[in-house]
Amino acid sequence: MAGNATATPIDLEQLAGRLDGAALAATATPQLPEGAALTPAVAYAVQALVVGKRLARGDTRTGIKMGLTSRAKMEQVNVDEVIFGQLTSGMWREEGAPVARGDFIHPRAEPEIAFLLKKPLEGRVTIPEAVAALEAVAPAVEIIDSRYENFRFALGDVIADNSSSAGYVVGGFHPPHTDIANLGIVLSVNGEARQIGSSAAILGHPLRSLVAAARMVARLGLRLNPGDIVLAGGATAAVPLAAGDHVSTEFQNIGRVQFLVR
Ligand code: 0L1
Ligand code: MG
Repeated sequence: MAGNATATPIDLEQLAGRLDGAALAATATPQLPEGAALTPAVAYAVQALVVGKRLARGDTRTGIKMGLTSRAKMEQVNVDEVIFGQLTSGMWREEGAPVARGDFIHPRAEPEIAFLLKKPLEGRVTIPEAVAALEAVAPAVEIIDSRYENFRFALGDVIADNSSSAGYVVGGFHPPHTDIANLGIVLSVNGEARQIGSSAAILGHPLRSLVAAARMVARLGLRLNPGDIVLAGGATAAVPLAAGDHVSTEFQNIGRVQFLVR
């Protein structure tokens, strides 16, 4: 049991089981009760339990997603702190292959930049050190899916829910020194532009998100490993997905990521 001094105690294992069960059944779970606020430290402990359940079923850890790294994302969900979640093999979807709507509760798509690491990154690192650890960069789309009803949560709730991570699609890789500072991005659904933005919306430069990832995960005794993918965070607000949608996200200079929701 844990929680803050004045809050209703929370059974962390029970909460992790509830979130994991909601993801498995693709059925939303109710919000946490009023007054059951989770501190970030406790919420990351629940996140570790949730991810542990996936790993116990045979998933492998594939990297980290950074969340709420742009103003548009913070405003969309009314939470204003950068957070992270953990990616596992079961979340990966092949670029161009259909994505099953039934795997999710109320999925949304958001354009991201993906980093592929070739060296470990841990703790306080500089941007040049982060670039030296890169194998490649790529355009990507994250599929987020809150396990809470109506996509409503407070900071601790969403961290516990593995920062809404549910799926990710990575496009073609480019060399690590590719300029990704300020790339125009258009996310279209069924041929209609639904979000227009720039990679600069991700903490001013996506590499800052990679640096923040190394620092944030170290606080929990984790590190970024060779072979890991790091998703830098949504560059725009996220767009709800429905069966039949064709999602195409065009990134200036580095290509396109597309998939059909079936
Ligand atoms: O990747 C993100 O920025 C999402 C973090 C959690 C908030 C949300 O579900 O939109
Ligand atoms: Mg995201």
